[in-house]
Amino acid sequence: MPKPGVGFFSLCPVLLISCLFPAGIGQVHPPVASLTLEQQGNANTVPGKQTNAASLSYPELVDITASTGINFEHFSSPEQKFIVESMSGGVALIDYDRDGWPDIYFTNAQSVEMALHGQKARSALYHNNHDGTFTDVTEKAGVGYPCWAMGASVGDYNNDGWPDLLVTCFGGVVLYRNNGDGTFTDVTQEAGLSGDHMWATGAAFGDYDGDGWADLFVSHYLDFHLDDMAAFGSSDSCRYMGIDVQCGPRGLKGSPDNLYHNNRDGTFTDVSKKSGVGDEEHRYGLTAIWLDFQNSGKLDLFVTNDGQPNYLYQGDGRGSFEDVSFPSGVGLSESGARQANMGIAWSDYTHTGRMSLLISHFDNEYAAFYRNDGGMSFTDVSVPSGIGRGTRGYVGWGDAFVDFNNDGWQDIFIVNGHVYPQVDEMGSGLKYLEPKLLFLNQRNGTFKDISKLAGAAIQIPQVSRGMAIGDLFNDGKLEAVVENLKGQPMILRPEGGPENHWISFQLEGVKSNRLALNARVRATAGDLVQLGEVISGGSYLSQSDLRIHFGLGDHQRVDKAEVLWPDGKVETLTNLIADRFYYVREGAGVVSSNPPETGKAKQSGLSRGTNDDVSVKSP
Ligand SMILES: [Ca+2]
Ligand SMILES: [Ca+2]
Ligand SMILES: [Ca+2]
Ligand SMILES: [Ca+2]
Repeated sequence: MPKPGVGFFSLCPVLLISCLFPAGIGQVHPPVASLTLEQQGNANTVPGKQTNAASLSYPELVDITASTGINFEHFSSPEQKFIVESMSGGVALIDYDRDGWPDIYFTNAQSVEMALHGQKARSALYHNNHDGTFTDVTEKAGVGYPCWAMGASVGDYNNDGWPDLLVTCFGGVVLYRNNGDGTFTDVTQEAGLSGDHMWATGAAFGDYDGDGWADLFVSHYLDFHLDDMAAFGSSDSCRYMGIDVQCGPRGLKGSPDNLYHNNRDGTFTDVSKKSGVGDEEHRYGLTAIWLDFQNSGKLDLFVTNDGQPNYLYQGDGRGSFEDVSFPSGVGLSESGARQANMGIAWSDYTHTGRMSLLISHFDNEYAAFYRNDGGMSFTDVSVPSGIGRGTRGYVGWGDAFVDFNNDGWQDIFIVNGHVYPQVDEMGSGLKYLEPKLLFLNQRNGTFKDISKLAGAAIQIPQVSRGMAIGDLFNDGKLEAVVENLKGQPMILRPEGGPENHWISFQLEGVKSNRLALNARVRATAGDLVQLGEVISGGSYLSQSDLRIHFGLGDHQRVDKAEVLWPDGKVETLTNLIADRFYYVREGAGVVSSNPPETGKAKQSGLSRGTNDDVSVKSP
């Protein structure tokens, strides 16, 4: 708990200002005082690793949804009588028109009642207008009614440079080819993906065999059919703490997963069986990501399973995978429990050069935090990291490591919301609507719960599901786009806080897959060494900005940025001035570098360096 007068109570003036003047881009903002967190002289802090007072201030996360012009609304039935009504709501950031500004796609899902009456739910694509507002371009784009939509992820399946959109559905997947003119074409059938007809949830593109073309993994949840649904409260698996609730997933049949190899001609071949990632156990799959967990140059695949052990498949780089979930330590909790694994966040949060995993969970559990110790071995650090205590009692979904304060250390953001509206009547303290959680990276492997110290917006209870992180306004500050199951999304923007430096990289593969999925950047600024990776999918059924963003603290330049291309080649860029966007093409180094748009930079008070020299070394 924050000390009275130091933590929560010092927020009052800030909150008051926020209430009186809802802030947003393109409006005149009242000055927002930065929030000074209490000094960290607690038992968790390693002596000599104390951070200075300046870096302890944190921005307020302000709800700017109203000022963006986004008026999307996700359908939800009031009683949530069936599990198929509870799981939708992924959000994808996709710069579909390649103007350098992230656009936003929200998935939508009808209720069972609506479906039985032939009614559909409209998903929506919003174009980023570069001025803090967005325009609904769904009709022109032709992406409004893909299916009973769950989540979405981004990949460039035909390697033409235009990012394509994959929507997962209750009933398969829909692949939208980006035509490059603001329109999309549903190519599911011609791509050979229409045989996927089960309840698809997670989807992730990744070039597992290194041929330069992104392959596609799709996880599936339940073997569930509208004409054969177990009735609300009808058995033991449809009761929660003594009250009647929707049935499942416990007690229901699961559905296998699929891996599709990209044939480089616009089609895919189902290789689920021979690859070893087909989920013969039929677990309740949710989110998936591709990532090289042992830095071996070969892609591995991680899949969360709801109420069942996760899958970690170690890849051999040629298309065979070995399930190493149990020996690696990420299948179960430390105590051997099967947990309700949902969203996936990844980060080199300790700056050791290894990507660790954080998985969101159900209310009677806590978020599982698996530290990557190298050699495909992970340690469950949920409790010692401080995350366990802070996440118990919430049902977590979208999660991400994100450096909202640009100090070079990634913090943790988790969005929550219960599954059963009925918990409100239980009097147990559980609520259907839940606040969001924010944890500050204390730079020593532990995190501090600052959920109540970053403004009023994230304390507003909602029923959240998907969440994506990106620099929506190209000013070096990372926003969070939260999709709620019930009602409107919430877009959160950091305001105030320290004026730290940052740098952003957009990578383009030439020999590697064009979107540079799973390429990495290792950025060195003085003694600050960070690792970022381009990832398709993740969080909860969502897609974050494909650009790699690093906060730099007070470093005004990056001394060395090593671009680690998927084929193992390393391209080294030196002496990069901070507070800029670098576009890097494989083999060609930096092809452009841009400061934030002038007006925006001025408005947000970003300081910019003056030295322009950039030297590029290619291998
Ligand atoms: Ca755009
Ligand atoms: Ca494409
Ligand atoms: Ca491939
Ligand atoms: Ca940070």
